[in-house]
Amino acid sequence: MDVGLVGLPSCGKTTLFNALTGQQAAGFGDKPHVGMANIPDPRLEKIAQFIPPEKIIPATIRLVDIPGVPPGSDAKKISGFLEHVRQVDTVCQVVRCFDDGMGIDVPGDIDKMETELILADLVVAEGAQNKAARTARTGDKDAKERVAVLESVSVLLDEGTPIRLKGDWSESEQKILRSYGFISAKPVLYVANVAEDDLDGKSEHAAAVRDHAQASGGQSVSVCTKLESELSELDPADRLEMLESMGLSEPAIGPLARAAMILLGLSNFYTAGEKEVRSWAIHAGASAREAAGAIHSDIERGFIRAECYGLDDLIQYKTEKAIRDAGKLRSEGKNYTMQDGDIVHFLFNV
Ligand SMILES: Nc1nc2c(ncn2[C@@H]2O[C@H](COP(=O)(O)OP(=O)(O)OP(=O)(O)O)[C@@H](O)[C@H]2O)c(=O)[nH]1
Ligand SMILES: [Mg+2]
Repeated sequence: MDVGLVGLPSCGKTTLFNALTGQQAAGFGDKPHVGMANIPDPRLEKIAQFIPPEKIIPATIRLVDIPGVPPGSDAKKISGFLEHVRQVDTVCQVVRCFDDGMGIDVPGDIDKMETELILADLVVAEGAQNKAARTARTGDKDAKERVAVLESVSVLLDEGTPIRLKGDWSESEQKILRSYGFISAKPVLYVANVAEDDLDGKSEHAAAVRDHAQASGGQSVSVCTKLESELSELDPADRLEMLESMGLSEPAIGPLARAAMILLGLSNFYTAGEKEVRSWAIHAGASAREAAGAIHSDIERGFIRAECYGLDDLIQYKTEKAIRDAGKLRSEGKNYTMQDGDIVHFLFNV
């Protein structure tokens, strides 16, 4: 799962990036930062209590921190900066809800950012349209479909409407949109970067971010990135203590990752053994065979069956052997729809 951080200059993207990845990237400069963040998952610890592994491996998010471009920069330049966002699955828009002397303007900031993304998409759409039109004139059927998609995209963008707000793209149209990396077509997670005295996001500014997210089909979370980056520099015991003293139950990566998973329609399954207990993210509704493919294409190709059980079974019976003896180990075929939280052994043959 790839998440691109965007937002106006100095809204706190790099501060958030550092907090989530544990890196210490410089807040300025014009190069994007790339880093991985572990998705905390209490189920992993629970599984490991019963099946003690050498390693616990959480699922990860890949974060790309894109430097903000001052509004009014020319579209080509913005487009260059945003080239990196074209490759991510989800856009995370950081919105400044703390006051550092410049005042706070949530609707204005969101609108400015959105306009930049729309302009960047427009540049891509216009370039692509000419090219696709030339190919379409040779009778190429795919190019004809691309031209049609690009035409409706241009109409939306000209009106200032993000592509994602037109909800009824067909599967093949969505594929075309992805192939061009249209940023305004991607789902958006809004992060209200709140002040230190508004950790639970009670302010009107945080509420304005939530309302906007809701109205535009996105997700939102409130994070005080400054505090989070301080937290991330502490060792785990001190971190817990500081979290508690602030009245927070977990670091921001928890709610942030959950919101991103909802946006992308992802769920988790687990593999557990002496070597490692590991969490995997797949599309909700994925088949057992597809889940196998998330681990390795060989396991997908040689799929025989999946032996599954749930965390509840493990808590009740304590060992996999006891689960099997109690007849609770399910043997599932390749078309089985994976359930969130399944613990799985794949049997395969290559
Ligand atoms: N008071 C306060 N300051 C913050 C907060 N979050 C970030 N800042 C400060 O805002 C400044 C800019 O933060 P950055 O994280 O570098 O901003 P950015 O979005 O990466 O900016 P660009 O890379 O220039 O686009 C830094 O001095 C941060 O310390 C916050 O929650 N409260
Ligand atoms: Mg930055």
